[in-house]
Amino acid sequence: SKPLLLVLGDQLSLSLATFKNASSNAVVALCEVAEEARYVPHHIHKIGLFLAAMRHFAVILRESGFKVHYTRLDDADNTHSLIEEAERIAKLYGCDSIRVARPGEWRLWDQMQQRSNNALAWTLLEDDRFYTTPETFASWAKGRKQLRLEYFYREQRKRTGLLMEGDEPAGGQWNFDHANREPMDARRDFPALPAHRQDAITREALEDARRHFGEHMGSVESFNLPVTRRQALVDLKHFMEHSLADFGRYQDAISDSEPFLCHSRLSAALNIGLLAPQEVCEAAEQRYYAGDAPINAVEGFVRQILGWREYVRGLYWTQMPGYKAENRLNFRRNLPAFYWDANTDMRCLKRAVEMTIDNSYAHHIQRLMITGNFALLCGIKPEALCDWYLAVYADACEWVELPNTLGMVLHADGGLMGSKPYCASGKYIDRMSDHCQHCRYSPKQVTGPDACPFNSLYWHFLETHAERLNRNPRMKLIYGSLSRMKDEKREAIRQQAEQFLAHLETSTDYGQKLHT
Ligand code: FAD
Ligand code: DLZ
Ligand code: SF4
Repeated sequence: SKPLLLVLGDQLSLSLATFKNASSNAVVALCEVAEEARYVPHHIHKIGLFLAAMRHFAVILRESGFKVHYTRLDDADNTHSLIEEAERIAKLYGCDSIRVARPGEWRLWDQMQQRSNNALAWTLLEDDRFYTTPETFASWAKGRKQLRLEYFYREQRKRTGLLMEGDEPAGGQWNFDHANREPMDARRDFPALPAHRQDAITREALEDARRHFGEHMGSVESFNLPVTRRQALVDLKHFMEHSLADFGRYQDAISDSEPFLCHSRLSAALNIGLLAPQEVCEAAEQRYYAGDAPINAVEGFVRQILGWREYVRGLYWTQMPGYKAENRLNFRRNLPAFYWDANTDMRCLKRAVEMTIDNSYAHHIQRLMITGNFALLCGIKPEALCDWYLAVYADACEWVELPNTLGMVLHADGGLMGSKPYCASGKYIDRMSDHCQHCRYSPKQVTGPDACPFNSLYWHFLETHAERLNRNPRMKLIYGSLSRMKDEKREAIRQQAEQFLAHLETSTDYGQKLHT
């Protein structure tokens, strides 16, 4: 028998299950296809990243002795679909089966499962580059009424021994979040990311991305993502040496000028396979034991990868395909048009979208509490918001994007991802950021022409969804304040919010603006 080893754009690791015990006559296929770049209009950096990283990985595979068939975007016989390319190439080389590790999206998983009945056998392997397989997660989840990150994460710590001292968590506590809520300190300098050199392969890949998908968000001029394992290791070392120690302190801060703060910007490299989560967590743990970084920073960082990253993946694979259709708060509004061009006078949103356009990156609190929170308060429909997050971030793959957007941001899954919605007013943004001093609105006003729109939208959201949310014990305090509010004040806030929403310019598709 002669297998075709199909390697997807986010499977660029030599440790991939697909390569294990591969027979010497196997052919590896990597395929650049337009369908994957267009099913949502991905940011130009994201497309450039996939093309450059895939091309570099093909070189590594050839150097390691594999026979590689590489389909380029410009190849005349390219079918531009991953499934069809795999079958075409298999036929070309006389292969009788196709082996592939679990893809990062249900869409492809489902198509591959269906193809498995074909004459050409598809074999789907587990992707074991994570701490947890979907099967392990499912057995943890079985019989539990609530799937809380905190309990999952403690199990992960015990299972791996990361930051464990015997049976006890290092530092005596599982969670140091109380020490991780420092607001933005505008005077502080933050470390710049390493500037990656672009070799001929990277430059050509970026040029191809621009030539084919030039109308997509962003410009290749500002591209600085790691595209090889070597570059990803440079970023890892840089983060460990310059940012990890302050990661906790500034984890929740938002800056008007600094896109990265003390975040690692390792997500894209992790998600496409240039780094393994184990080596990243272990490097952080070592810094703690060497006395180079405090426990609140290291534990906070490890929780993101060992906890959240694994938890959302487990949720995705155990809840799909039904998860994607969830919309428990019944949201109907299209995406605000400024999510594509940053054309808004709300400073925090303008900066979050501008940074997204510049870098195909925004840090977690920008995604959750600025663009996410605004979408939640306005009631943006899940499919529109999910498509946006999937398109604009270089690290976006559906297994991680969907639970974060549909679950954490939009609370559309009935509380599986979070016990309460992450809704907040302008007061919160003012406390955590230095945006408001640059804004034409005032975070202290709720009604009137200068009032921050987040404020009235916040109360409007709580009022609209009171029936579903007011019995939630974690929302009791805030619904108490709402019920004590005088009727005329409530009415004025309602009108302010409704007027804002009536004038919000939305879009049904990239670049196509509408008035709702
Ligand atoms: P750091 O702050 O340095 O964190 C370290 C690592 O922890 C990240 O690289 C990432 O691998 C992991 N991590 C942190 N938070 C999460 C989380 N909530 N879920 C899963 N992993 C996490 N992350 C993606 O990788 N891809 C996505 O498509 C994605 N979409 C998101 C959409 C929304 C609406 C929200 C609120 C969050 C999303 N996240 C996504 C999670 C998180 O925002 C990013 O992982 C993080 O901002 C990446 O930047 P970083 O590498 O500097 O992270
Ligand atoms: C995002 C993306 C892009 C832009 N291009 C390709 C591609 O040409 N070939 C490929 O194999 N994958 C690409 N991807 C990633 C896929 O859309 C998809 O997310 C993963 O392959 C799922 O594992
Ligand atoms: Fe954002 Fe409101 Fe502050 Fe303006 S005033 S930056 S809209 S929170």
